[in-house]
Amino acid sequence: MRKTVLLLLLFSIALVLAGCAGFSASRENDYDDSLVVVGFSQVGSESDWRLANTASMVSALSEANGYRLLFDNARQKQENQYLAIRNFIQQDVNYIVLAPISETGWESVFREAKEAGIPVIVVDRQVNVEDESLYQSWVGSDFYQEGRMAVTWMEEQFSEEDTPLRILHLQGTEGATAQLMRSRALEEAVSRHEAWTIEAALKGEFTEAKGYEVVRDFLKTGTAFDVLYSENDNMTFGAMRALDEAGISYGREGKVKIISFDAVRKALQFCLEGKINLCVECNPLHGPRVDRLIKSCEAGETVPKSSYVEETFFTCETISQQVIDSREY
Ligand code: GYE
Repeated sequence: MRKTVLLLLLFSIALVLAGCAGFSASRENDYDDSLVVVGFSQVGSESDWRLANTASMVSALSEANGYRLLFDNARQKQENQYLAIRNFIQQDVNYIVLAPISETGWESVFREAKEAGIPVIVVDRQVNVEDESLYQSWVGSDFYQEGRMAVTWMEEQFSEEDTPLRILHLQGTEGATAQLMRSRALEEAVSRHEAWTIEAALKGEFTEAKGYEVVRDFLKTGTAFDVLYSENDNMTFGAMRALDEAGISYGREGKVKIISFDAVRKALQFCLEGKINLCVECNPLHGPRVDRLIKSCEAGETVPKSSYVEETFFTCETISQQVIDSREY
């Protein structure tokens, strides 16, 4: 008896030492044993960035690459993500991958996953949980750094300290890291420059339709502004339509300078045409990164708690068709 207990104890210690592999010790589910079963809860399909992200995940977590992927689209509702995660737990998947809508509210479901022995990998936006052992690893963008690239560009363009600069701030989904950090970089810059003001902060939920709607309504107030700081490309496209309808010029030769985040192909094309002044890159190609994390876990290696991806920016002065053609999204 004692011997059995000792053996069990040694086995558990071995599992803990094996890092995340401990979580994935062979499970009893109905799936082909040779495939790693992954439940992926995606935010939605709100933007071109998101579609590129989904495509990257689906192609990396393919059967040919050793996976069985259960995909759930939460349609921008956190409750749907709770449902999806609980569903994955019930189906006894090997890994749960979550692209969280907002940072907060994950403690309970993560604990349920942990109790079921299923490691959670977080991609894209971050989660804010007190107990960090509730998830294995996070990989995504440094959204604050992205915001800093945008404000540095503004500081270079509008370097006359006392010339007023009126900014229209178009914000993404509230509470999403991409919104919080891009907003923080702008708000900090505005508080550093006395002549800079935010005329309004509009909530565009990262979608083209909402971006159009809130900017169209704002333009009816007749408030003038010099810069549109738009936290993603699709909201920018909506805003451009509203500006067109109101007869307000924008871009390189226009009245309003436009800063947009993501740098998806369509935005870069607008940048080349001089309609968007600055595109800050946000890389959606997380599929291969998640694949590597899972493979490391499977090999019993310890994975980094967080990893940032490298990003850059493009201006309408420096972008070229060649650059656009060389990009994957
Ligand atoms: O910028 C936006 C998408 O979280 C980085 O979400 C992502 C953001 C991205 O809807 O287009």
